[in-house]
Formats: sequence, C-alpha cells, structure tokens
Amino acid sequence: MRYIKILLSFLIIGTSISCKESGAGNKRPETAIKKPNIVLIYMDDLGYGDVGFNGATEMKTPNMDKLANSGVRFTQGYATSATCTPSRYGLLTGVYPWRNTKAKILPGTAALIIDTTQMTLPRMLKSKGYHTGIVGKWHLGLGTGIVNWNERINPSPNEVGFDYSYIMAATQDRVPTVYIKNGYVVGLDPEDPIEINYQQNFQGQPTGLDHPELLKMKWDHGHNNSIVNGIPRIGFMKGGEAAKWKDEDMADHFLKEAQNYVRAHKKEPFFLYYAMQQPHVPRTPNERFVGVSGMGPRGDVIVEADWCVGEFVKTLEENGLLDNTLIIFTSDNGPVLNDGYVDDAVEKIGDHTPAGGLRGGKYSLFEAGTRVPFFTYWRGTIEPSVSEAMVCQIDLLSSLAQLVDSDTRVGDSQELLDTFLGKKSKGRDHLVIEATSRTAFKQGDWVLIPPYKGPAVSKFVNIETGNSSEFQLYNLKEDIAQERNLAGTHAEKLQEILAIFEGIKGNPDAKGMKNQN
Ligand code: NG6
Ligand code: CA
Repeated sequence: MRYIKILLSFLIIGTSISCKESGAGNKRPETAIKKPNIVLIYMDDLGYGDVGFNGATEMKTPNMDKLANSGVRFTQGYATSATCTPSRYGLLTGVYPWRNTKAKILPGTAALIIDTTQMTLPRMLKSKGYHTGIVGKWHLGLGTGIVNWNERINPSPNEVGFDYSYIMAATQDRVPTVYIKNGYVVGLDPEDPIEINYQQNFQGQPTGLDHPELLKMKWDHGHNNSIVNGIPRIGFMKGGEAAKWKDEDMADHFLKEAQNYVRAHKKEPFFLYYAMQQPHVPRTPNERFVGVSGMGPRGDVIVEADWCVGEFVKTLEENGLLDNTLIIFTSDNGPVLNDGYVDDAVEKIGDHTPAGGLRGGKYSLFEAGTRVPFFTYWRGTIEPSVSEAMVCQIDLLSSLAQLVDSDTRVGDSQELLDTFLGKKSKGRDHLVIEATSRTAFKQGDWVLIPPYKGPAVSKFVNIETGNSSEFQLYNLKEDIAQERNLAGTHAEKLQEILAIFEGIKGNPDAKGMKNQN
C-alpha cells in the first residue's frame, strides 16, 4: 500500500511538471516556433572550472547549473581566443580573429575593428526579421580613429547589425568609464565634456601612480592611470563626472537593461547579446554580494553573475518567453586570478580550481585559455544532455543562420545547429585557437602548439603561456592536463596535423572568407 502511495505521488508530481513544461507551448503558432528568440549570455574571464555544472564544488552557481543541466552542456566548447577582443570578433563575425591583425586587446579609444559592411551575427538575424540588441561589454572598438565622446559615436554596434546597444566601450578597467546607449554617452553633462587619452594624462588629474592615498582598490600591475570611484584604470580620462558608472551597480544596471530589452521586444523575435562584465577586473560586487563566496571579490562577482542569470531567466519566464527562447551561455576566455589589482583573488582561492583541471588560463595557448563553460538551453525543445562534440563560438553565426532559415554561411563558421540543439553528437573536426597573437591547432583529441619565443609563465598573472622552444603535441583524451608532450614520440602525427594547420593558416581565403553574403 505504501509503495502504491509513493508511486501515485510520483505520478502526480510528474504530471504537474509535464503540464507546466508544455503549458502554452502546444498552442504556440508555427511562426513563433520557427523564430525563437535568441539570448547569448557571454561572460568575461569565467573559467571552465568556475561553475558548478563543470564540477566546481566550492563556487556556487545554482542558476547557471540549473540551465546547463537542463540543456546541452558542452565539455569541449571553445572561445576562439584566450583574450576578449579576438574572441568577441570571432563570435560576432564568424571569422577567425587571427585573420584580422587588429583583433587584439583594444584600448578604449580604438576604432571599430568590424567592417561596417561585414556580415555579423546580429546582421544575419536582422535580415530574418529579428530585433537585435546588445547590453554589456563591447570591446571591439568604436568610431573610425579619433572619437569625440560628446557627440554620437559612429560607427558603433548599431552600425554592424544591432538595432539597440547599451554598452561599455571596452573593459571595466579601461576608460571611458561610462555607459553608451545607441552611440551616446548616457547622462553626459554637455558642460563637462569627456576627454580620453591613452598616451598622456590631462593636467592636474590624479593617477593611481601619484596618488595611492585616493585608492580604495590597489593596483598590482598596469592599472595606474586615471582614478575613477577610487579605482585606478588603464588610460586617462577627464570630465564626464555625471556620466561615470558606479562599479558596484554595474551588474544590476546591465541586468535591468537586459530585462527592459526583453519586455520591450517580447512581441517580436529578438536576439539579445547580454555581455556581462564578471569576473573581469576590477571585481566590484554589489554590497549584497560582498563576502558571499568566501573567496574574495572574484568569487563574489561570480555568485553575483549567477544571481543575474537567475533574475534574467525569471524575466523571460514572467513574460511567457521561456519556451520560445534559445539561451546560449559561454565565456570569452579562461580564468585569471591576479589580473592587475590587489583583490585577494590568489590569497582566498582555497580549494577552488577556476581552470577545472585544465592547464593554463587566460592568455594561454593551453586548454584553459579557450575551453570555456558552454551550454545551450531551450525549454521544451532541447533535451538535457552532455555533449563531447568540439564546438566553437565562431560556429554560432552559421548555425543560427540555419535555425532561422538564412543561407548565410560565413568565413570559418561551421554549421553545427543540430549539435547545438543536442540532436547530433558530431562537432568540428579541427579548430585553430589563438592567444595573444599566437595560434595553436586542435584536431580531434590532438593539440599542436608550435614553438614560440617568450616566457613559459607570464610573470604578472602567473599563468603558463604555452610558449616553448619545442613543438608540443598532446593527446587530450589520455592527457587532459597536457602533461605529456608527445611531439618527440609521434613525429608522424605531428607532421600530419602541422600540414593541415599550415594549410588553413597559410591561405586566408581557403575557408570561404569571400563568402560573406
Ligand atoms: C590587459 C590588462 C588586464 C585586462 C586585459 C584585457 C594590464 C596589466 N592588464 O592588458 O587587466 O584588462 O588586458 O582583458 O593592463 S580582456 O578579457 O578584455 O581580454
Ligand atoms: Ca575576457
């Protein structure tokens, strides 16, 4: 009798869940199913091992985990690069960043590095009737050379396919420290114009170098130019007082913008690129999150970011959009602890492993540089699974084109829609990865790193770079931590992979660069 009761209660729970899950889904019109909303949540410097869904036990990311474990969780999901600008370039254009020599970490004054006639992910979606928006970090340059921050900044994300943009220009540690909405600095007082210079300071402006007593966060390396909110930055800034962001409110601010975007566009298919700033430096959790992780500000902002993801998904749910929205979650590059500020990231890390057992980190050609947290989630459409397919953010352009019935296939972007939706397990055969202007090659389980000059460990961030005077060849299936260099014993394999690698790198047109329709 007891067993029957238990069985019955399971059945009842089961039925109520499945009713809730399918809900309005059955009544959705065909067109809505064909054009799901697409949300791309892009983290900044979040490591493979920084999330519960990839095995973290010390760091708590319940909201991300819930989505990842109900979607397709990719164990071999890659950014194209181990730093921000190149990864974002690859993500949005579908072209390998090493093909564009400008795709390097950019100062806040850099010109836009995406050609305004180039095909981009938002432009492709826009051509299929999507409203397209970006909220968060941009870091792909603005304007054409010399930006006047007091007028409309042009070109901006709006000139490369976004209908709406609410961004920070570069990074949280770089000036200008202001939000920019559709090309205009938000809250700018015309009587207090903004001036930016990356070469020299403006007369009379305190810097982190000269005025350590003004700092609430100390710099460790770099980051000793203009002081904003007691935090020393990269680059010099004058004016724009009323427009300056408050670092501790940035997460809430971008979240609110992202939620407002969803509410404003819920009646049409939309694409939202929600590019969060965490856990990039300076790590400035809102006071609600200070101390929550026990790992100092780096851990606290990851918990904060996880909360933001939860709140954002609630907004989709409240607006009845969750069954018709594909969410893609990933990060622009791997983890770093000391990235230039004294913020206890190293001291308080405890047993947490941001790289999750992978070698290297941000800036590195080893796995942790580019293998990042990666999942897709679409309630009612994607079945929960774990995929070992090798996929890259660069593939989203061609794959999402397939999803929305667009013929666009661009550059190096492979069409892997079924893999992203968990219907197929086949991923890429090979991938060129990039880190600080060096490249390496992955084919199947093999990784080939050509010889590079320079330090084996980068001094300030204390991360293994991947540099060696020798060729390196690793088999990730047997050696995920890249501890055994097989270049000496597998010379034939090395030559075979090297030939393919050189074939791709040596011929920029080989992969359809011309096909940018
Ligand atoms: C480096 C900065 C680092 C970070 C990085 C860009 C110094 C010493 N280091 O130059 O703090 O801003 O650029 O990070 O200035 S990324 O995630 O946007 O690529
Ligand atoms: Ca980054």
